[in-house]
Amino acid sequence: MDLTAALENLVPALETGLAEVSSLARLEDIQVAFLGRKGALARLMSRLPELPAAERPAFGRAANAVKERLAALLEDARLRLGREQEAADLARFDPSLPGRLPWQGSLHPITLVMEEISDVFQAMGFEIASGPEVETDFHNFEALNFPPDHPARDMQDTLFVAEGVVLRTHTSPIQVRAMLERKGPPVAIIAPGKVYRRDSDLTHTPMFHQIEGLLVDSRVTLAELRGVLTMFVRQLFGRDIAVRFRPSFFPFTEPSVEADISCILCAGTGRAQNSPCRVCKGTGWLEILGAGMVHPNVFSAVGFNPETCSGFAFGLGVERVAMLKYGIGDLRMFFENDLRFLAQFS
Ligand code: 2U9
Repeated sequence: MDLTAALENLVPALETGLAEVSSLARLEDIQVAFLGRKGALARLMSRLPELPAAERPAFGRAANAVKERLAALLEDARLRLGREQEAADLARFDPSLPGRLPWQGSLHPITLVMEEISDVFQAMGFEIASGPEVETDFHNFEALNFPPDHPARDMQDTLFVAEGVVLRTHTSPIQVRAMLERKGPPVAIIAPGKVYRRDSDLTHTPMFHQIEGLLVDSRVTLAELRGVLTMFVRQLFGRDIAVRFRPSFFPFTEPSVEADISCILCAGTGRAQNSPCRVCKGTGWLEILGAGMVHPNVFSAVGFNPETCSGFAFGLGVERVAMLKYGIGDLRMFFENDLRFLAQFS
């Protein structure tokens, strides 16, 4: 076939090929076969020297026109295949499907309860205080009127870091530090945080959380203690909760009390579903916190005058409050980091 006829033949040949093409990959192959470096058009151009010199410029122009035509046909085919692909994708896409939500974290239930308790006391004018978890024997025991042979100081109960250095066994050293800094009343602080004890079984973990509070002024009495703590438990558990105070003992308070609230499951009746209430064991009461009037020896240890100062302090275990509030039966749930449990508190 002569060169010019072969050139003219390229356009219908490409049209035939494109009529059948159905994928972009196949289209690439066709493009290479026609316009590639060793494609049909390039092969014809390489035969240019076969033509008489006079015909070469006209052939060159014709070849350029064919090249543009081939490129246009290939571009049309590419657009058509793109549209077909898009239509096929849309046909498979269901716009009514719910979207995939991003995973959202949530606060740990212990954090939530600590924040909620802190909020109640902040609303009553208490400030949040914090301090180190590694403490001296002085701040953790001595200033708090623990005698040298008190069982809480024993290796059995306390985690020692070095001679005279312990992991704090309660958040009380926070208040000791606050009083040492302030040098005198008034003091109204809440001390939330982690505490450590050498203890591990079904109902005890080596680390747990406490919130303690301290109010010191010149004429604070047991009546203020009862008023503030009654307000607190009603804010946390509900307006209808009954509170009772029983005598107790702590080295750092005198007199000392423990507070019970009416059971939040059986409303203090001791019975639920016609049998003894499983939450309060049929007693109608739940132990919720310990408290008392700050011992004069504690005031002396931090440089407050025990003759002119009076105050009350209290403490509660956050895990215990969280278990009651959310009806959680097993302490270990808080420490296993099982997202099926934790995600319920968002
Ligand atoms: C200072 C003076 C006194 C803090 C107090 C309690 C009573 C108490 C326990 C509750 C359950 C600890 O988590 S628990 O085991 N705490 O009963 N804590 S009075 O008294 C203080 C603190 C600091 C300077």
